[in-house]
Amino acid sequence: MDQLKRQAAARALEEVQDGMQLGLGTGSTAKHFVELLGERVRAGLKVIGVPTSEVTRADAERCGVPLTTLDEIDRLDLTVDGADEIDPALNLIKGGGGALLREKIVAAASDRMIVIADDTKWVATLGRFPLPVEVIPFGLGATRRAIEKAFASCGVSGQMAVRKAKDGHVFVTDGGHWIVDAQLGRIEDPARLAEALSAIPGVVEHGLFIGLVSSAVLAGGDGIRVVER
Ligand code: ABF
Repeated sequence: MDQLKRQAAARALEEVQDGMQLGLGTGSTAKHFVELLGERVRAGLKVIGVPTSEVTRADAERCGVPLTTLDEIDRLDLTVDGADEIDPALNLIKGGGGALLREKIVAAASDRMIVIADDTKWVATLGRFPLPVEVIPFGLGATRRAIEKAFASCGVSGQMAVRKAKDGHVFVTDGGHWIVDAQLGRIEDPARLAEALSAIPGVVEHGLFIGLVSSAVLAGGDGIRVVER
């Protein structure tokens, strides 16, 4: 599996050109991309990156990839990131790694986004993977009720749980927020659900990435498949 992730990362690296400003994703697949990019940088490639998490920042620094912020630069040429699920419209569920907020800010600031994954992430309908919703801890009861209403208005329902870290404490995002994971099963209209969740005041962001991806690089036993939007 790790080999497939690295192959997908290597294929995305072919799209990187000298002088590009890059969004650097989070997760085990995106980490391969950062490592391979680091090799190219050490061989003379000139790029600059914006990391989507503190973990990726540390990885990029270790690999020698120069970094900047979206305060210093306006736009990114390309973001390369992983996903938890990818559907045929190239809509995604992201956030299993907890970095969805910065990932979405970076993706939205990019001219192109390539999602890289092993082909087990490809699904006909989003929703088998629990949908992460990043929330403000204040007023969480009210926010959860509003989320349930949003789900009902979009014809979905399912158990919600505040994400815990490995040590048993509540998982806290890089932005200082919490994540509620919702087991929805099938999301027939992800765009509508995305809109409904975004309208809730206590929701900081959610893991539905709608219309942000330009292409998907999927690595499987049969080789690499590139799907363009
Ligand atoms: C990030 O890492 C997330 O949005 C997604 O949750 C996860 C995918 O991880 P991996 O590449 O390790 O499967 O891209």
